[in-house]
Amino acid sequence: MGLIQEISEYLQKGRAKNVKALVQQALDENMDPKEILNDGLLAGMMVIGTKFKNNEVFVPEVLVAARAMNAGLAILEPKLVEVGNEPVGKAVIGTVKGDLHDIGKNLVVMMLKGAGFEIHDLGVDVEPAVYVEKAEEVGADIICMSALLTTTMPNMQNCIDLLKEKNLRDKYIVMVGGAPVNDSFAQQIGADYYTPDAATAAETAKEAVLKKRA
Ligand code: B1M
Repeated sequence: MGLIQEISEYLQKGRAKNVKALVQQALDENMDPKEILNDGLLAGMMVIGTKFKNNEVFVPEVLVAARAMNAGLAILEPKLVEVGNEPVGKAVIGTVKGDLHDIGKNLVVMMLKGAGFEIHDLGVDVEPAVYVEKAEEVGADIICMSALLTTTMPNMQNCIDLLKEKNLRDKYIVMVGGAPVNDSFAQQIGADYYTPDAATAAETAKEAVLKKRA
């Protein structure tokens, strides 16, 4: 079995220590960090996601797999993040209220850091008002919201409504993402951008901030 395949297999078994060691080994062998991420970590999580959907595994198994994923990501982060000299802008980011999924959000954080953003990561289960307060406090350029549950997506709208209520809507770029989110939902709630993955999120955020300042 190849190293990348082993990473995927150990992730599926939730063996965080093994995943950590194998990701380090893959980096030491000069493997491409993006290949380790996509074909090892994300491929393993995809298998778990499908099994979860089909009731072949349950929350505890998914949870330990997610921990193993985050352990692997922590080793990969310095390689994925190559920060430029000038901060491009300030981003406030979090997973919306009621939602505890943070793997995708953490990937977006990494890519934004790599694009040169100063990051204010609010974590998970973030109240709409907390995004707004943090954005005001740090003078953010962009508010980034992630949701993985269809039931928590309306909290993205609640945050945008709050910005409108406080006459702050035009002050911030708002980007939304996460597996159940799409472009038409983003338009419907009045977000500026929907992006489907972390790399596109970082690219789009950078372009949007530069465009707004021009
Ligand atoms: Co949850 N879960 N989960 N879960 N979980 C899903 C999301 C689900 C689709 C599984 C399924 O049934 N097929 C389903 C949601 C169904 C729905 O809403 N329609 C589900 C459910 C039901 C639940 C619970 C309710 C289960 C229960 O308790 N009965 C519960 C809810 C808890 C809560 O949040 N309140 C729950 C719990 C959990 C765990 C805690 C066990 C764990 C999360 C651990 C963690 O995150 N630390 C977990 C996991 C891991 C998953 C799956 C298997 C994997 C999610 C993931 O991390 N994917 C997921 C099934 C699936 O998605 N196939 C599932 C990898 C990640 C890289 O992808 O987050 O999509 P993703 O991020 C992508 C893009 O979406 C994008 O970039 C990333 C890639 O580059 N992106 C953005 C993300 N955010 C963005 C923001 C942006 C731009 C792009 O701009 C701001």
